[in-house]
Amino acid sequence: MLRDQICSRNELSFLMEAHDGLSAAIAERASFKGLWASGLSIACSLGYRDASEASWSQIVDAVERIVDSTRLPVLVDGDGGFGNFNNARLLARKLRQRGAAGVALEDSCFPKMNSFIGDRHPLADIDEFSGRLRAVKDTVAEDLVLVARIEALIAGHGMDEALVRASAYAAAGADAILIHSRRTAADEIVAFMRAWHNRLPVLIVPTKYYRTPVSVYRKAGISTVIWANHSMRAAIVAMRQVCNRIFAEENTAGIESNIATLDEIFEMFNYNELARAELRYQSPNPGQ
Ligand code: SPV
Ligand code: MG
Repeated sequence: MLRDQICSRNELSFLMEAHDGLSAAIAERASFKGLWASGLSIACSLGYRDASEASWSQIVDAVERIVDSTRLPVLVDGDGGFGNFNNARLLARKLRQRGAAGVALEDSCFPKMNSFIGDRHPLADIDEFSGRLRAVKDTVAEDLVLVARIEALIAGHGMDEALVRASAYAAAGADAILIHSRRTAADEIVAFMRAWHNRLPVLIVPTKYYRTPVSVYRKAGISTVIWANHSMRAAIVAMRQVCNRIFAEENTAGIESNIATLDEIFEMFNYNELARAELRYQSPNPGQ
């Protein structure tokens, strides 16, 4: 269960990014125990920017594909909730219907902009954002894990602001805090952990401070590491290489050994089951 993974005090857990059914299935086969439905990656896979260009219903549809293709719990990147408290609670209700296990809401304003673009995003008012969290909690209660994401460090507002926000969001009913940082070392994150005293479990997204060994996170008492966009970024490189080579070579013989076989696809999505079902449901006299 996602709640157990995130709230476990003694074990560091990991969520792998997924943006569609295929990336979810691959992450499950790599033995991950939970998924992060990344707003950036879903937007990218749809050909949109991570700037609220994909609608909330497109995100919900993408989450449904992810949920359908794996048994893993899915924490959904809900951005800021796509508006005010009312939009946020509607999003949460629809995510619950589609089988998500949790939602992360960030204290940004609509329309949002990816955290790593620019360096001083407007932050939501603390009370207004707390209202969004309370509305979601009142709507989905314990059915979804509610993660409150703090953009204060990312947006250059400093540690005191981040801590004030963490306390307010805990009081508003968040189950966990996601503290985001744009630094290339984990110093800010470790400093936050020292001051926060683990009053709620903390999730991190080490996209920029990727050189930090996970032992640092264990020692700091972090609950969950999110590998937020790496399947999507890997797919970009792989697809680009293949497209460039096929275009240049006007032949696919050279790249065959670098790409998945058709059998792999048939195995991954269990085509055998379909053949068995055909026998069972389409034969004239089943059982004879
Ligand atoms: C995402 O994966 O969409 C995230 C993480 O929100 S980040 O892009 O680092 O903001
Ligand atoms: Mg996002």
